[in-house]
Amino acid sequence: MGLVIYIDMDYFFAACEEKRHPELKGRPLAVGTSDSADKLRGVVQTCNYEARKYGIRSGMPTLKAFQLYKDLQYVKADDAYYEEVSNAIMEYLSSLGFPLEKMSIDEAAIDVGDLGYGKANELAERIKEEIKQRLGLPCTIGISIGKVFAKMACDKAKPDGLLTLDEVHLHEFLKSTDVKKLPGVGSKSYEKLSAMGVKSIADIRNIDPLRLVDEFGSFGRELYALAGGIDESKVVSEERVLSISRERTLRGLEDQQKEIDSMLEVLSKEVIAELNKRKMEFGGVGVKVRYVDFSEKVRDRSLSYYSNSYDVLYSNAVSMIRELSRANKVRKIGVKAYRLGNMSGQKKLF
Ligand code: TTP
Ligand code: MG
Ligand code: MG
Repeated sequence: MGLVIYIDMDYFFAACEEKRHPELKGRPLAVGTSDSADKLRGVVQTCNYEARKYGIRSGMPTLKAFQLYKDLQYVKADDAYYEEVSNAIMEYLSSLGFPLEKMSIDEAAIDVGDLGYGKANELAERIKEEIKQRLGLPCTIGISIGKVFAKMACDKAKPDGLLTLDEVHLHEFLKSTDVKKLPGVGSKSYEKLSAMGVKSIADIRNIDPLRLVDEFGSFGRELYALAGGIDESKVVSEERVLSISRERTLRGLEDQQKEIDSMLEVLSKEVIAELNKRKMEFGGVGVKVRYVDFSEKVRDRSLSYYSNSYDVLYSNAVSMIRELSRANKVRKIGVKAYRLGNMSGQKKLF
């Protein structure tokens, strides 16, 4: 199953304001629904972490927030601006080339497939760094086997954190985390579960699953699965990740290696031309070889960076294809660029 990297921006609206008005930084700041002149009538939409130290929270009447901290700095929300920043974040994330699901204005999940925990962690560090560099904003990232656990890891690591819940840590996490932290468990279901003797998420496993379904319907089934460390929530991306490939049959010349190398040059140039036309870059290179007995082999390689360079495509493809074509007689070869990202988007936005 594919790993999920879950990104949520820290104190998003307030962080956007700190970015364009750095003088607001370092002291408690709230962003609310009403005009500054009339601020006490509205509610706090979010606040920076300095304000949270005083107990100020999203959804709280602004009046109450000022009672908690009288020198609170206040800004009225500017939705169009946050939308624009959000779009820039999403465009950067989708340029990584993995399936992406935007979960809200300030959060997204990406499915990194079988990248593995180590590489996913490195990628997450790079994402944090890039978002900070390009946009001047902090975020927190959670990594796990599904969206629910990845989001919970993200919540736990806030602010400016990174937490991976792999199989080993997940077990401990489920035993030590209050069931009310599970997304979807509101105050009503929390009361019900408490009455059944459930404290931690793992405790749900002590209840008969039939009873859970009786009490909670299909959510009961999900609760039981999650409590057992099974998270089947998948990233649903809006657009499928494309790859661009070209293949061609060899003429069967005397010197096979030479023919393969020169055909690979042609194919790589065609792929690059197609990428350029679409203003895209790639983060992975694949090759395919069909032998004279019609059996096939493929190889692919994820790069640690994105590129639109012919040399990068060709050099990776040639090394993989040499390995595949050494022993057997080859009939056809193919080359593919995958994990595509949108270049114009990045250039335009940052
Ligand atoms: P959140 O991600 O829930 O909160 P946050 O980014 O402000 O803080 P953090 O993630 O570090 O805990 O929400 C994203 C934005 O959505 C938030 O900046 C403002 C807006 N929002 C509201 O307008 N009303 C609300 O009740 C909440 C929770 C958020
Ligand atoms: Mg947030
Ligand atoms: Mg959020």
